[in-house]
Amino acid sequence: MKFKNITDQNLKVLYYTLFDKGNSVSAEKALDLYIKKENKAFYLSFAGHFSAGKSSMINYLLDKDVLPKSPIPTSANIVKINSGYGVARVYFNH
Ligand SMILES: Nc1nc2c(ncn2[C@@H]2O[C@H](COP(=O)(O)OP(=O)(O)O)[C@@H](O)[C@H]2O)c(=O)[nH]1
Ligand SMILES: [Mg+2]
Repeated sequence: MKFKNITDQNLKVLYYTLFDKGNSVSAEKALDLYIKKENKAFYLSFAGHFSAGKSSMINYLLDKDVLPKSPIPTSANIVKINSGYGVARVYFNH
């Protein structure tokens, strides 16, 4: 079944079924899918060794120097880029 053929109802049933069976981790994933579908989100992921050229390739594809690039590890973390207005979010541990 292709993702575009999955209805909101399918995802709701999946979420509640998983949740009722006590599988909250998978239920959360079904909810994530529902939110992605609602937002019409399309994700492209790049993974690879540090300094493999991921940031350089993303900058090239965007035709804009959005990400820093360097021979030494730079972001060393998961980086998410969104289109739209700039925002800053700060997450605290507690
Ligand atoms: N020779 C060569 N160097 C590259 C290429 N792509 C990236 N680099 C260089 O490799 C280094 C690491 O690149 P970067 O994009 O920061 O890698 P990332 O850690 O995977 O994001 C930088 O100094 C880049 O200039 C490439 O295709 N050829
Ligand atoms: Mg990088």
